[in-house]
Amino acid sequence: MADGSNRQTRITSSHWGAFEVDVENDHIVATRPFLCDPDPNGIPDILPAAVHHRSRVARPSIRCGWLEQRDPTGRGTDDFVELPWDEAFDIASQEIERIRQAYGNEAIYGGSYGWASAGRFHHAQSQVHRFLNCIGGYVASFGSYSTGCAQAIMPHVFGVNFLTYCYEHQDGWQTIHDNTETLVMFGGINPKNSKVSMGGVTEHETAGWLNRFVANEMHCINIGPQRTDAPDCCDWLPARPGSDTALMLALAYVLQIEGLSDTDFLDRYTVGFDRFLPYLMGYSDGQPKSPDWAAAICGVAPEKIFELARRMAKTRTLITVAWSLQRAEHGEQPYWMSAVLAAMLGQIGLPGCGVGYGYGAIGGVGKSLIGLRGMTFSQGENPVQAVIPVARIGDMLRYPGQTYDFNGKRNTYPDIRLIYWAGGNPYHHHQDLNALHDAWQKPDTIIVNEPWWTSTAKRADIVFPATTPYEREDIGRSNLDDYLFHMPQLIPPVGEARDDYSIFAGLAERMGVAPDFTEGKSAEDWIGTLYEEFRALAEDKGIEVPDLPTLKSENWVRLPILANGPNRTFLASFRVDPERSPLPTPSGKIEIFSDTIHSFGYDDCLGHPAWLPPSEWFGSANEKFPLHLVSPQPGDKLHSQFESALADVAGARPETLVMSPDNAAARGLSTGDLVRVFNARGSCRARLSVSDEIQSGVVALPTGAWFGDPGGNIDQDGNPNVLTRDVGTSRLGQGCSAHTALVEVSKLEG
Ligand SMILES: Nc1nc2c(c(=O)[nH]1)N[C@H]1C(S)=C(S)[C@@H](COP(=O)(O)OP(=O)(O)OC[C@H]3O[C@@H](n4cnc5c(=O)[nH]c(N)nc54)[C@H](O)[C@@H]3O)O[C@H]1N2
Ligand SMILES: Nc1nc2c(c(=O)[nH]1)N[C@H]1C(S)=C(S)[C@@H](COP(=O)(O)OP(=O)(O)OC[C@H]3O[C@@H](n4cnc5c(=O)[nH]c(N)nc54)[C@H](O)[C@@H]3O)O[C@H]1N2
Ligand SMILES: [Mo]
Repeated sequence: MADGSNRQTRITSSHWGAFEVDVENDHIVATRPFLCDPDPNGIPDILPAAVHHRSRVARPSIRCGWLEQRDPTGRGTDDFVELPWDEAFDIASQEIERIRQAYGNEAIYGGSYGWASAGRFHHAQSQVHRFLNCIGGYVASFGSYSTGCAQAIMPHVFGVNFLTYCYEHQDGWQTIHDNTETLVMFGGINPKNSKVSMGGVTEHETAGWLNRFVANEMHCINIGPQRTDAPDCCDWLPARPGSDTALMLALAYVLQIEGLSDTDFLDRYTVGFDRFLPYLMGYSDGQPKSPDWAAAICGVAPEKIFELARRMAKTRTLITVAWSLQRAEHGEQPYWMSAVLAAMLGQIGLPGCGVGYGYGAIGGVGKSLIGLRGMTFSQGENPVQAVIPVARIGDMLRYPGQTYDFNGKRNTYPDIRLIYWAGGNPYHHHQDLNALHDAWQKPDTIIVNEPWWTSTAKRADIVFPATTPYEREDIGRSNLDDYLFHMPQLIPPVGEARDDYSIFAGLAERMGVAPDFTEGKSAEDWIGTLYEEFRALAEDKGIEVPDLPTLKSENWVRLPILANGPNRTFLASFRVDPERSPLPTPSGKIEIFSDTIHSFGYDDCLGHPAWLPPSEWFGSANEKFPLHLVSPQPGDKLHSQFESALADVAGARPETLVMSPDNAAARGLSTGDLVRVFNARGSCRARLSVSDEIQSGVVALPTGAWFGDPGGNIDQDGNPNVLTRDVGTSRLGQGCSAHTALVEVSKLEG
């Protein structure tokens, strides 16, 4: 706390964990790791510079071309004028009302995807959704960029909600440690990604667990394009991106021809193997899915495939699949096929065995906790029925009135006139940003709440300056973490920033819905109400939570919710008695063939998993753009957050592109070179790093740079989404296909 000067130290929480913050003269001056974190990360190091950065939005701002003549075309190039809050509120509320009157609430897009900041009450998406519901609703979005495709396919296979499977039914690290002999990680398990977790992860333990696994003689194999996707202690089996389904099919083929497939398990617990087998063996299409066949696709030698299949059958094996595999065209297939492969091994439902998803993707997966939810600010009811798959926003703007398929339904894209975004940066997260820039000109009006002048804020018509968590009070807690934080207000709002709640309260007042939105409560009142509701829920489960004044004075507590054993409730009981504890699928069993999906008649997602080549990948033999681009999450930050301050660091931008030595030599490139990464959709700059830890033919450029100039100009800081393709994973999932893109790389002179 106080140290004699006016320096104060408090602890706060964030998506990347808890950390100490030093405040002096209303400024954040330093951050330090939280003492209970065994493996803290450096993400908060940039916070003092970022929070007080010149790129903060200081005052409500309106784009000149919109203010003067409602011209949508200057988005991204026009200047802004600053207005007092009252005037900006008047203009925004009148415009929202005009759109509602003229076109109805179906013309308002409020999907507002994005991670915003941690903190239970000031959750930007809950705030914007509640506000829009109070005025009659909005077009919402389904799923996430993280797991949209998996959320569509996996309920057909196991019957449960995919995220519930990831968070509640999979084994915890301890169970894996104690039981698993072979860990086969498609896409790795990367401690870099485990730095973050929605709402926060306090004890970062993924790297520690993997080291313990290997020390315990577990065989851990990372399968994928980058060695760095798992800690050094793990083995690496290089494989081409987008090809995992072929490799999994070949592993299944070996199990089948060598009599290693568990037919008793398949008979008792699955449905449809008999309809999948002709495809696997090639009776139905003339192509056996043999290791020789797969080797040409995935780049893994046939002997290695035989060896791995035998090992998987003879040891207690857990297959894990990174979320990245389904962020690609036909991303449904490796997800479904991994479940089929695990079913053929016959170990599903045994501790430390079977198949799991998203270990390492976020720090919370693998923590075994007694489920304890709560402290969610109610969004109310949305009277508007239209919902789009979240990653289809570009198509929605481009093709109003056009029909499209989605998971068995035929839907129509609404005609959007107004977009309201709070807590996300689509000009970081969406694919094919040059195309989005064109589609973005279509709506009459775009309103954004944002702390910083991000690439999205610059493309809005009305920008309201939002506070960061350090400028307001909140409660920090994640359902996947066992710590609870009071997040004190550390500094006054920067500039004239206001929290999202007060921004929406201001609009609600002008639109006559303040009583619905605020229920007469201040932010502080709401925090008290939500906290007491949470305490009561916890008490029902016998978990003691301190009262709010106590939490405020303690700053944080650890909740006694760590579970000792496995939490695989539903697959374990299904294994014990599949008749009494059926899965919530149509057959009650694991669906290797799905009559439901088959009935949709999709050629890009059949009734059983299959190898469907992506449109852009190694095998498409594209001479102009021969390199497969993967665009993983950035290790040093969360998506595009704090980007403006990070970009100030000398040499930090453009972003680093990783390339193999042979690919670099063929292009006369070496480490440190400034390069142009390009394809027909766009181009960006990058700084080259030549490394033998990436597979030949693949290049990796992390996400996170802000999108620069509109149009075809080269993106300066290296945003990979100028290169990625904006196409759904399939008619079933309609997820984002970020990892399906081909590029070429050349040296940038001067
Ligand atoms: N090529 C490629 N693209 C990808 C991916 C990929 O793998 N490859 N991954 C995708 C995935 S999985 C995701 S989740 C997305 C992530 O994309 P986003 O979640 O959109 O990225 P963020 O940078 O976290 O955006 C959050 C924004 O909220 C703002 N913010 C923070 N706090 C507040 C607040 O209190 N109020 C308001 N109003 N705003 C606030 C931040 O300043 C920031 O601009 O990217 C996707 N895009
Ligand atoms: N530090 C940090 N951590 C984060 C985030 C962040 O912004 N910063 N974002 C968080 C979010 S929102 C999410 S959704 C998760 C995402 O978690 P993931 O989806 O697991 O993470 P990615 O970094 O997109 O991809 C992991 C690796 O998959 C590999 N890969 C790509 N395509 C393929 C493929 O077809 N096959 C195989 N076998 N491997 C492939 C790439 O080499 C890549 O490095 O990460 C979270 N963690
Ligand atoms: Mo994500």
